[in-house]
Amino acid sequence: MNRKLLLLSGALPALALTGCSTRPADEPRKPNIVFIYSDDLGIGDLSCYGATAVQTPNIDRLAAAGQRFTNAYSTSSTSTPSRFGLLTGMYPWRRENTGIAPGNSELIIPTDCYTLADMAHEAGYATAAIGKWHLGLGPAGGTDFNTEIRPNTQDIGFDYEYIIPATVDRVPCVFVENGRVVGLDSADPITVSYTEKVGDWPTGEENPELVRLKPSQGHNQTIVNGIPRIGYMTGGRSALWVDENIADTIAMRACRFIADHRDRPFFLYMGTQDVHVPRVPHPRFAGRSPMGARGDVILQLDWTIGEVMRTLDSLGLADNTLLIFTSDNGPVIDDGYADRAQELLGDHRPMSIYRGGKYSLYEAGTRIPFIVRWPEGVAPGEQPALFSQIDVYASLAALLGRALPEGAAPDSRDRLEELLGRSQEDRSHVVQQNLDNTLSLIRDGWKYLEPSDGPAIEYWTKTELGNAPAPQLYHLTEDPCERHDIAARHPERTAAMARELEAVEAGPDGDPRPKSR
Ligand code: NG6
Ligand code: CA
Repeated sequence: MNRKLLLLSGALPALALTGCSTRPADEPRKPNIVFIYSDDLGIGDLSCYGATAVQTPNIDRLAAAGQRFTNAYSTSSTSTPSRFGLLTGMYPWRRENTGIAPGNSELIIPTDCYTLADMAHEAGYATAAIGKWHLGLGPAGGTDFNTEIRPNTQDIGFDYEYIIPATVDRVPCVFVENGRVVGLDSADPITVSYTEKVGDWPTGEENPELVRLKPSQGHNQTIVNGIPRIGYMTGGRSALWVDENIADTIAMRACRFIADHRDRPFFLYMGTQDVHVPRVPHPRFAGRSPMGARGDVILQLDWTIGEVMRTLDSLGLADNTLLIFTSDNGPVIDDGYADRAQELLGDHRPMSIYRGGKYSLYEAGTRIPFIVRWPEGVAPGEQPALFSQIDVYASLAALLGRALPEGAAPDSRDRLEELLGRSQEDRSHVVQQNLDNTLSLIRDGWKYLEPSDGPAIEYWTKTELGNAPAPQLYHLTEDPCERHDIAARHPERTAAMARELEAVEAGPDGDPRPKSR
């Protein structure tokens, strides 16, 4: 059964009464907020989290000046649901159609949902979504990329957008700015399909000799810039991105937004395409790491973060900007292109010590790097508290002094003290989600994985998904690598945690969740 968002539009007029788009002169300055989602970055991929084969000096500098979280989680082990959870404050598994979105998906967040961006906007912030989006655009039935695409992010709280509709391995390979494909020539309209070939552009399947980056799995549909993608497209030649320049474009747009809004508070939601596949670094990063393309795009990502930091510094904004840097899900090594990531990995451990990876219910699926820097409000240090990205929304609302409308961000809790490193209290529990919508619950150093008839292994990447017909229990504190399933030895704890997970699933209003992916 599907479940409607609780965010009734009727609740919004009430909010207008408390709305304050301008700040009285004597009120303390509210910080700017920059939230940066990297893509598929592992907790072991950064030198500030222990990597030695690759150096990330800019992100390290960020971590040294802020709080470096060691027990922080995304809600989900893939991109679309984690982003949905972050922006809505609702667990994605409560709604159907929140799995990995195709490039022509409709906007997945309902326009009557009061999002994190709505909250910031109502607080008087200039809001922007820049970079990877992957939450769909346009109406149900699919996106028409040749007209003004509505609804877009501007219908869910963002004043400005400059986005990649889905991922860099999915068509259409274009940027969208405020509902319009950037650089589109109306004489060469774009057609996109995820079900059948459209137009006559070659595909990886038909013309494998034309590709410059071979797929290892899937990724054999339309070839754009010599790279075979997921999905079919034709048209829009003048609008196609150049893969090597995507990081520059995102960094430049983000820095420009910051500079343009230096005189008022802003909320920038920024998604890098790095380090998702296809990993195609700019020539200035190509070959710079010992690990091939995957290492090179980690360096490129570090450069991007450095650009944002440099811009904040140069405008005198760094001290009063709360900058959060994290990842949408755990790492994957071979994610569908033969880019030699596995062969060149050496001793580097993107998953750190953890089991699984992207797609998985095991720790490496959702335990992500998470860094918070705000020189005026956050003392440097390490944050060991159990923390979930689901709480970013309510915590930032608390920071901005905003009461949320009835039903908004139903799963998000105010953990501002922990976000700012002023308390190290654990969240009472954390819920994780794998590719198959199987859930697990962490509490008091224990982890319960619900039984599932889903596959044990992800077919393409061979990642252990954590699905098993019997419940699993791990003592995370003693066994962070999840080697010893001790559910049979602890039937009472297992049953108690199963009940607790059921109570979370029942949700604020007791509705059950849909069971589909
Ligand atoms: C998978 C893709 C993978 C990636 C993922 C989504 C294949 C074989 N694999 O289906 O390459 O695109 O979807 O990643 O096609 S995410 O980080 O955006 O969720
Ligand atoms: Ca991702």
